Amino acid sequence: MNKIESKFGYVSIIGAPNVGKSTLVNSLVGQKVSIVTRKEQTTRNRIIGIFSEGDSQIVMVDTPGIFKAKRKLDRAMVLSAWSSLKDADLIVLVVEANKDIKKNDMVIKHLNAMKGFNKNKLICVINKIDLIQKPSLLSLTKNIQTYIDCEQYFFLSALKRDGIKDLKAYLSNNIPRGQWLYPENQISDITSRLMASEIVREKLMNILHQELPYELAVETEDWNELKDGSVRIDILIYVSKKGQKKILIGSEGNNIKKVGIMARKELEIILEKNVHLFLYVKVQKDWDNNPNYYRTLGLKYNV
Ligand SMILES: Nc1nc2c(ncn2[C@@H]2O[C@H](COP(=O)(O)OP(=O)(O)OP(=O)(O)O)[C@@H](O)[C@H]2O)c(=O)[nH]1
Ligand SMILES: [Mg+2]
Repeated sequence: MNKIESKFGYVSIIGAPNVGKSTLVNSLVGQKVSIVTRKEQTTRNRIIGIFSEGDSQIVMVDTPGIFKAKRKLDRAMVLSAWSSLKDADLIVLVVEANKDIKKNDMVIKHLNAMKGFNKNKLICVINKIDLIQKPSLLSLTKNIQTYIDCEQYFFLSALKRDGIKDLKAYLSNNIPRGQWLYPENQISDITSRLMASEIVREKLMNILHQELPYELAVETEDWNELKDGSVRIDILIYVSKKGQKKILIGSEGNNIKKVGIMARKELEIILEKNVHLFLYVKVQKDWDNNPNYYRTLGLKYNV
């Protein structure tokens, strides 16, 4: 890439919990780099997704949805989301097309918080248009404009990948000139160890979504490449209470078996090798007070 012509920029993806930020990052990258569940507060750390198109390389920072921070882990997540904004060349604020933004405190908080940023940095994505019958684009935009003014509005479905191309083109055209930081084919900075534990967490949250709340941590404990070309991955799942361990494992181990099979299949595709996956469940009352867990997620411990 010619140094003078190349473009490079950071784009922060921000928005209330569950609006589809991680789905959007995955759609822009074209592959899964950030896990997606139907539950709120899925994303815990700052995950980057990278795409390179034409002269441009874009680093997207997926952030946890910002919410009222009560627990220590929540506060660390909030800090991580906000600190990503100061480096951003563009900010993509995601809202949902199928919900009345005026009725959601969290969304209003987000919209108001964006007031401090330069208008020409701000792009609004109105996501999940597949869920509404006839999108009234004008009234959706007007609602948002009661709070903030964005440079551009995109209506899309991150899930169905409808409208992604236009957003991609806009981002590519509007980042500054600069040298690429990553090789052309790199799509994330997430380590394989973290990806493995994240995929297990995704399956757990999706399979046990009713029974298990957010009281869950997953950590890759061991990673061994074997002589036959396969890999053995040992993963620890922490819950806070004995009862949760029982639910998580399920009767005759049914739940944990399901999680293990689904996670292994997905990891085999990502890693392009056979995977032997071992899951262990541990009860640890205050896992969210363990500094090591924050470190693996790249979060600050004492905030
Ligand atoms: N129908 C529909 N569902 C979507 C779309 N985008 C995301 N979703 C769903 O919305 C839910 C939340 O998606 P995520 O991408 O995890 O949302 P998030 O904003 O990253 O959530 P947090 O990390 O918890 O803040 C999942 O069930 C997605 O499948 C879309 O365009 N259409
Ligand atoms: Mg997310």
